[in-house]
Amino acid sequence: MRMRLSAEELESGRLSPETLELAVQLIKVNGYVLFEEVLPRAKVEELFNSYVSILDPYFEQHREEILNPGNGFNDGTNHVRLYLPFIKPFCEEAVIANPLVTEIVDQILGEACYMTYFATNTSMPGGKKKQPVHADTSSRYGDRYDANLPIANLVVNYPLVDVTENNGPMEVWPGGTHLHPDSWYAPGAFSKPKLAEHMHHIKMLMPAGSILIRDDRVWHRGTPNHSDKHRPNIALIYSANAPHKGTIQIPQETYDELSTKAQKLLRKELIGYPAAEPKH
Ligand SMILES: O=C(O)CCC(=O)C(=O)O
Repeated sequence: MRMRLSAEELESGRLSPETLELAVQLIKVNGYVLFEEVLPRAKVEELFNSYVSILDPYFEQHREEILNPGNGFNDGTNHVRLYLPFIKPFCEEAVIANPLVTEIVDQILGEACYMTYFATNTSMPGGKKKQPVHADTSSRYGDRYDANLPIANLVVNYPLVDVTENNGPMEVWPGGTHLHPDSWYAPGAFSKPKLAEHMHHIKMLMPAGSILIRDDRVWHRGTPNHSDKHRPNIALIYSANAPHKGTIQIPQETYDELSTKAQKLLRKELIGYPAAEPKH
């Protein structure tokens, strides 16, 4: 279920052909692959501290809206989704265009793919409830298409702390929940939470700096954090080439400094705009 990359792969920042093939096959058949402890600790701490310095004041300012009981999905969970501003250290190549990730993404989604989402999910201390079990996608053709479709989106998570039993690990239903007919991801599909209670699931325990790459259809849910420290996951989405209207604001100078690969991934985003303020 978990993979540790070899010292050589970590050193070179490239996957061996065998690891690449295994990872691609695991995502196809099991819905995800987890590489343990890839980013250096010092980098993860820098990301964590920079993130908390954004999250804490943001949360104070928007506490009412975020904790509003009408905010159904996250009600009582103390989970917050925060879109990140396109600034360092978040927009560094090791995060947005890490070759250990992009080689896999390119194989599955094709080299013309995009990065379409730049955010975080945080289980904040004090949550009381689990999220409903869900997929991160909707159906493409509603209830009119009764076969499984190829993978269109890969979510990439970087946990910024060690994720343990105690601090709100994501729970995942692996093995087949991404392989249903397209209609199963439509609003009228049979209740995922109802079925999920009777199905095998796992807690995604992982050391800080791991990389989790998952088909966005895999069922999962956030759980409450019983520790006194935030449990953030950076969450990026890579999407196959299809009509796409960019939303990520990237200053021109920042874009110009990116690698050719990162520029290609972000070519449809809002280039030449100031980095956006964080937003939930
Ligand atoms: O990071 C997590 O625990 C998952 C959160 C989640 O699935 C969501 O907010 O949609």
